[in-house]
Amino acid sequence: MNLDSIDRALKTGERLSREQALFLFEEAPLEWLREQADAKRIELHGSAAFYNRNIHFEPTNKCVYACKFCAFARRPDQTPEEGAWDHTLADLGAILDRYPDGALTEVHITGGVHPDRGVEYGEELCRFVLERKPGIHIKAFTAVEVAFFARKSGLTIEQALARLKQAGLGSLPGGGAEIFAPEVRRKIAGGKAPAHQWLEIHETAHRIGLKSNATMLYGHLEARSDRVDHMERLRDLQDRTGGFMSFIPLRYRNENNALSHLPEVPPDEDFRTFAVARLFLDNIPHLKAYWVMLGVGQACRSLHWGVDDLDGTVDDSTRIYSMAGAEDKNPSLTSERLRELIAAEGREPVERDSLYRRV
Ligand code: V47
Ligand code: SF4
Repeated sequence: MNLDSIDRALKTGERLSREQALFLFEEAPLEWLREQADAKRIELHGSAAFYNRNIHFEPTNKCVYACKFCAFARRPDQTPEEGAWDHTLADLGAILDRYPDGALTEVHITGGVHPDRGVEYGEELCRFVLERKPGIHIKAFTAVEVAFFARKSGLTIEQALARLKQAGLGSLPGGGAEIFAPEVRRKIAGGKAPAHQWLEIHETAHRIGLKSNATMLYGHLEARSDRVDHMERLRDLQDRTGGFMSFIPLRYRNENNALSHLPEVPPDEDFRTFAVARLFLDNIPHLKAYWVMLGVGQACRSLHWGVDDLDGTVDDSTRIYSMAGAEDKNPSLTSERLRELIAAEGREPVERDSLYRRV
C-alpha cells in the first residue's frame, strides 16, 4: 500500500478500502490529503459552501441515559437549581414568535431522552411548530430519541417514524451515532441504542421517505480504525438507501463531563478526519463542519479540507456544546456574517434548504 496506488484509485473513481482509509489516517502527508479532499469537494460541489437559516431547540436536558462525554444532560429527578430544564411548548412558541414569517427555513429539535415522553409528545411538538410556522422544515429527534419514543408508546420503529412523519417531521438529525464500534460505544454511551439499532432506524426512515444525517463523535477513547469502521457502516447503509444527506464529524469537547481527563485532539486531527471522510464516504453528498462545536475559525478553515456545509445561523439556545467547552456560549451568526466568512475563504456562499436545494 502506498500513496501512489491510492492516488490512482481516487483518479479513476475506485472506492477506497478500509485499509486504504486507515493508511490515509496514519501515513498520508497532511497537505497531500488536503489537496485530494479539496479536489473531491470541488468535483462534487464546485466552490459552493452551503448554509441555512435555522434555529436549534433543546426541549429538555433531562435524560434517562448518562453518556460519559455528555456535559448537557441531567438526571430526570434533578432540579433547575441543579441545572435541569424542561421547556414547555409555550417556551418554544415564544422563540418562534421572535422570527418574522420566512426568516427561518428550519428548526432543529433534539434533547435529552425524557422518561415520560413517547411518540405522542413528538407528534404534538411537530404539530405545534407547523401551526406557528407553516411550511418550516422540522429536523428533529435523533435515532436514540426515536428508539425510546417507540418503546414508550408500544410501537415498532416504522410505526413511530410514520406517525412523526404524518405529524410533520421533515428529516432526522444525525445525532446519537457517536461511534459504532461496540467496545468503545459501551464505554462512552452504555445503555443507549446500540449501533445496529441506530442504523436500523435510519434505514427505516429512508425507506418511508425521510432523509437524514449521520454524525461521528471522535477524539475520545476510539482508535482511528474505529472511525473507519464507523464510516464503513454508514457507507454500506447508504449504498442500500441513498437517504443520508450529510456526514458530520464532531470533535469530542472535554469540559464538564465524565471523560474530562482526556485531552481534545489538535486541529490537524480535525482536518485529517474531515479529509479522510470526504475521500472514503464517496456516496454521502455533503460533509458538514458544525461551527458551533468546532468554533467558527476552524469550521471555516475546514472548507479547504473537503467540507462543503457549515450548518446554519443556529441562533439562540443550543447548549450541548457550550456546556462541553465550546467557545461560543450563545451561538448565533446572521446569514450576512456567514456569507462574509465563507467568501473570506474564497468559497461561494450558497443558502440551501434542509434537503440541500438552493434557496
Ligand atoms: O450525538 C454531545 C454530540 C450530538 C458532546 O444532523 C458532543 O444536522 C462533542 O447530532 N463533545 C448531538 N460532541 C448534536 C447533533 C447535530 C448537531 C448539529 C447538526 C446535526 C444535523 C446534528 O452532540 C450527540 C453527540 O455526539 N455531543 N456531547 C461533547 N462533549
Ligand atoms: Fe442523554 Fe444524549 Fe447526553 Fe447521552 S448524549 S446523556 S442520550 S442527552
